[in-house]
Amino acid sequence: MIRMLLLSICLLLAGERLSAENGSRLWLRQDTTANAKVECSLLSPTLDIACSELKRTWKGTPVSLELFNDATHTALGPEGYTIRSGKNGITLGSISEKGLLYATYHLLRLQATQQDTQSLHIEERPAYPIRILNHWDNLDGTIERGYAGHSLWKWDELPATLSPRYEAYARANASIGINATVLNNVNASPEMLDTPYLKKVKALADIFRPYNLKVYLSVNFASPMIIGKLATADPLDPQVANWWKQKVHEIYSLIPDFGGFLVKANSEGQPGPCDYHRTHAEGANMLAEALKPYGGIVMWRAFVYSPSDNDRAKQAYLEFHPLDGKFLDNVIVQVKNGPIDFQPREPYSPLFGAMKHTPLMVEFQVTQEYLGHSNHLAYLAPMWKEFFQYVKPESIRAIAGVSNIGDESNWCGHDFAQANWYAFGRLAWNPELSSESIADEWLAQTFTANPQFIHPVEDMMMQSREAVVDYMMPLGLHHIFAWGHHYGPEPWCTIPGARPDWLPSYYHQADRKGLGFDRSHTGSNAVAQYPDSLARMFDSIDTCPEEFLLWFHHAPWTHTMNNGTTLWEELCRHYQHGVDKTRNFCQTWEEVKPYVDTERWNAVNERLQIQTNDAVWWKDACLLYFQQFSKMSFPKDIERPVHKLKKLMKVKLPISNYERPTPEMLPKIK
Ligand code: BDP
Repeated sequence: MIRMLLLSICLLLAGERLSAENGSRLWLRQDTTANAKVECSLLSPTLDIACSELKRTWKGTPVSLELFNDATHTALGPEGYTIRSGKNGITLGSISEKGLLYATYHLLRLQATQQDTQSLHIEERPAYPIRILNHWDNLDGTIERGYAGHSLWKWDELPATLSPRYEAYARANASIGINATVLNNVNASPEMLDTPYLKKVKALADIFRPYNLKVYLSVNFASPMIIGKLATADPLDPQVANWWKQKVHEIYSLIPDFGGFLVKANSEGQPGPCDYHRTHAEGANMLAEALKPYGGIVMWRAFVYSPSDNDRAKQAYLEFHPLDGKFLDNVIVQVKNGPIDFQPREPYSPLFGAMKHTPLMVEFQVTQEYLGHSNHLAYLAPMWKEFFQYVKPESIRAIAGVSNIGDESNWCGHDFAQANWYAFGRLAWNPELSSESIADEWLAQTFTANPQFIHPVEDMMMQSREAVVDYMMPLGLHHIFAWGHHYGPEPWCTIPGARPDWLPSYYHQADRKGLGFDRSHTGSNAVAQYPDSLARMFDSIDTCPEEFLLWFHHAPWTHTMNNGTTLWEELCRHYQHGVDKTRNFCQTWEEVKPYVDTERWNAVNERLQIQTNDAVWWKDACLLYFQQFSKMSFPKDIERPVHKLKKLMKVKLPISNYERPTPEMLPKIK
């Protein structure tokens, strides 16, 4: 049966409205009052949203939204859609209302980015059914590794008071195809599952539902003990399994379309099944059984590093690979993109491709824990695309991004950090999109479609992630961050009694001979976890891509690089290059000043200045520190350090793991 819905939209061109540009409207800034006339044969909350978005904003020919059940639309799946031009205007088609909502945002994006909307023949379907943000938000309002203020979720006020930002958040996600959200930190408070909190979660889920945004929760594995007062959380104990079944039943009675659980277990002090000598699979499956009758899923994280081997980069693989094929079919194992921890550059995690009988999903970090927090401009689409060069998009089931969203007026702290939220959504929908095209789209919608602005700024964005790699950790260096907050450099860091694999020297291994972690067959042999051809390439110092050189090799300071210079010289040049690039960014931003409103121009400019200062700080700290081992002098074309190592070694930033440092706290170039 074909259910038809016809919406004729009469469009009135709207006058532009001036409004403050504090970044709060994100990329959804089309200012019109089109006041279109709409006829709707089916009323529903989702279609109401689609219609009012079009009525408010669309300036072209009439649009009708139609539900189909023909072969074309069925093949595009529940979230897919078509956009077609015809004699009487444009038809948006889908088998479901959610598809029509996504088609609506697609059409409006075409208009906002000044694409031709005359003859459209578009067919779209998302690459993954789950495109999910992970909020690391705590119940006390802080956000672990969040640098844009406090949590959006005002737990104290919920469910009685509903901030308008809840709906704005859902709308922003829908506009880029994000369809799921985990509301709380993976280091989960058990209280999250208490009935009063579930009622608050229900209030949010009710607001998100029409935007096709499904709610999930992180759960603490010991919840049956902490809030259920049981004596154990052993997943094979029938009382424990029963407690979870009851809890899941309660959740679904409040939120019938609840998505499921995200679990961090036996990692960094979190409880888990291994506390009872059970496996990760046994833990995950017990939860999966409770969720199964309701269609819920478990996303079980593989971010574990118990010291089963002397190389942390190997540990997740060693623990999870033997469990391949042992998980129930409503479990997805969630693996970080790299084998260690969201470093500026990591090779992909070898678990991808190795767990042939287990659904996997990738976890990217949108928040810039290791990329200068919300002070530095780092456009991350190129980093995520790099992952997809090694891991075939179709080999994974879903895609998660650790959110960079907080309650600051511009949502993400740095105006350009909004681009990472945007890019995450767009790539989760279609990982084949290019980083450049996503940047262009975002810039046109967020600032202006003027090519005089777009070209130089897109170029700056495209260089930005590599610039951060260059001034922080070039050539495969990793984890030489300051203790705790991970903002500045601290390659010398020693903390008495700390786990060795939490200290930079474990990773850089600098000594008189050279630099880098030997993961070749002469070292930890982590290379062997990769497929043969890659393993061979990474294993030989001559064929290992230079961007991963010090990840896989302890290379001599005099090692000859591809361009004929020594490792030491090349290292110096990368740091210098990073610094130079940040100066160019300031220059570019100066040049595009006429195209940007004062408020956002100043805000971005202030942070670009911080970034440039920090780049020099990183360069000086790392090169002066490593020079103590290399005993080699700086090449002529490298700027002399402006800081003294001794002074830099005394820098201690007074920030926690959910704050960005302010300029006054940072070492400055005199
Ligand atoms: C690390 C963070 C830590 C998180 C952990 C995780 O430093 O705050 O809890 O990852 O992903 O990157 O669980």
